[in-house]
Amino acid sequence: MDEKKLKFNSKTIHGGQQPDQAYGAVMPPIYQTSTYAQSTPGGHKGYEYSRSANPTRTALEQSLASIESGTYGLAFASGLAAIDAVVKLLKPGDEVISTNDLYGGSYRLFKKVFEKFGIAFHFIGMQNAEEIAEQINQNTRLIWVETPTNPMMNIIDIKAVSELAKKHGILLAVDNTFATPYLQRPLEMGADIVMHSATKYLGGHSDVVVGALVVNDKALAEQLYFIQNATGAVCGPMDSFLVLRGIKTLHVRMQRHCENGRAVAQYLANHPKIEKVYWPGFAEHPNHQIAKDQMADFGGMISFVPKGSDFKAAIKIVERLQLFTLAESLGGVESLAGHPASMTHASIPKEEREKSGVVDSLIRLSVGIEDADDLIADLDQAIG
Ligand code: P1T
Repeated sequence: MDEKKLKFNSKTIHGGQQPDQAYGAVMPPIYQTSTYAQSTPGGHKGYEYSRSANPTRTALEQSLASIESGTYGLAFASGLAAIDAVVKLLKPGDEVISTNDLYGGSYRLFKKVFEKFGIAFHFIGMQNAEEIAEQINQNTRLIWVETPTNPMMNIIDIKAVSELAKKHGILLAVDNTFATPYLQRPLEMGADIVMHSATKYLGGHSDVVVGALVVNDKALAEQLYFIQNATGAVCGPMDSFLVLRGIKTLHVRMQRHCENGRAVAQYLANHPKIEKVYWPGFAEHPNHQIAKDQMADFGGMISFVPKGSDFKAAIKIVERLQLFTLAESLGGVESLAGHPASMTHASIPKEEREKSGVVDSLIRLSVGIEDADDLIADLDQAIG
């Protein structure tokens, strides 16, 4: 069977997977071991120490590569550990152009950790490839794209940015956490690196913190593997197992996330007390056409601003929600609500975050796979 020819809904279940060699176990065993017996120094069966490699992690890494249409997968201890490994490809004096509207933790890693090692970051709106071109100079080594962006749901044209990156010999990395490969596959559109917080939709059950990278280029994979092994932020065997199990239902969960996302977005858009709804499925969304071209559907992430609302009024709404849990994170089967200004994006200075629309009254929803009617009823009582 040529696995590359499988359709996505088969790859989630079979991609990169074979029954276990020892007993034919259909799910890979959780190899909860740090080390492996050697008959003579170097005489091992492919595994010598679990920071370097572990069979359960290998199974996950092969699955990740398969669903992202890539060749090499690497699984990390968190999404941020995966991003950290990408930035460590760079050296002092190098420059990065990044989306200005992105997960607050990614911003914090770039600004507060890596800037002091002499790497410069330029945060810009990326809806227009010309604006990116203006920022490119001879030191630019990496373009970091998040699309849809967290939390403003802006859409960036991956193909257009990849053409620009290729023209200038710059690496393009895409954080595909919000979309997942069910909706969009950046490597197929010319990106060099795809990154995930697998904590979210890939795991899908809010029970792990895991990160992932997938690439096609062998030399790039080797460099990233070297960094992963040298710095050690690897995904453990139990967490590898859980994400692998999550991925097997990714396509069915995503289908429902998209259906429910659409129902909730439409409900909010028609609500007289709601000022603005950010969801790329609306024809009026400024990047709707690009979303239609590069995504299979529009996902379950929605942000909105209640009318005449301020910090306190927004907090009141999220506190009143009962079925939506007020919590950091997203992408699990259960619906979550968040207040970016005080939660996920609090590490971005107020003037910076407000420039990209992350105002004090913004509320973010991760629409789960419950019954949409119940979710809408909950929002109805909370908005009042
Ligand atoms: O939390 P971790 O697995 O380290 O992943 C970080 C990360 C990276 N990229 C995006 C787009 C993300 O959304 C995240 C984590 N985000 C949240 C915890 C959140 O609630 O937005």
